[in-house]
Amino acid sequence: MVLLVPKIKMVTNKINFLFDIDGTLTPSRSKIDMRFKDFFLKWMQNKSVYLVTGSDKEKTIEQVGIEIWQKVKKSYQSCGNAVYEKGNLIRKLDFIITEKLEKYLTDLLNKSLWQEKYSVHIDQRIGLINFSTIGRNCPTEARKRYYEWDKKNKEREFICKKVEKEFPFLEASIGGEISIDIYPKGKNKAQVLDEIIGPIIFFGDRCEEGGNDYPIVQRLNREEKKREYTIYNVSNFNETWEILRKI
Ligand code: M1P
Repeated sequence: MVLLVPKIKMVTNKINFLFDIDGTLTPSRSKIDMRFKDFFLKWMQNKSVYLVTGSDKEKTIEQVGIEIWQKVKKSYQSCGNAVYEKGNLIRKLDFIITEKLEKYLTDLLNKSLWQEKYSVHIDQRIGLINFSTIGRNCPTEARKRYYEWDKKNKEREFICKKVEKEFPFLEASIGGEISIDIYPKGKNKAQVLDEIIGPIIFFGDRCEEGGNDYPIVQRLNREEKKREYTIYNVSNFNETWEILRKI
């Protein structure tokens, strides 16, 4: 765990707690640990808790459960491009894949050096496109293999750069283990800071440049001079749990 900015005084009822999901509250694309879930449900009582994920509503509910999803103040899906409050969609961005982008991604898919491919390479979500060369339907073991391969070969980093160069009005970032998120420039996770007033404690696992939590970190560090905030760059839900036990 890396504490990026320890700047907050602990008056928990005034603090806004923001959580990424994959790699932060759950293992990537897996269900939340049941003991952690029990703890989290008790811990979140009387606190302002928000979810901020690249994922869609369905995957989030599958992973953290409907109770947590409905009890948070807001759930920012698709990096904040689909916003839910008490289970209702209150705002969304209309962003649909164009023919040109689809063709470009299909081309990258065909040229990918990763050979073991499964289905669902392009996932159109509300306000976001998720792209994966291995395919979203890959089994867990193949997911792990791709993740390790990508760490060495940096395919996703390469694809993000290519997409942003070819489509300057788009932004691409790495979220979980096998895919990238694509959305209009600026429509990244940092947009949630526009409507959350007051101190923030943020937990994310992709806080490095190129990661989909990075825009939040960058904006807090660079622009939010008056705001009190703390950023926890965690590596897994156990680290998040350990920190929350102390708060
Ligand atoms: O939050 C970012 C992404 O996290 C997971 O990505 P992956 O499947 O690559 O591990 C998924 O939940 C994905 O939907 C999400 O965009």
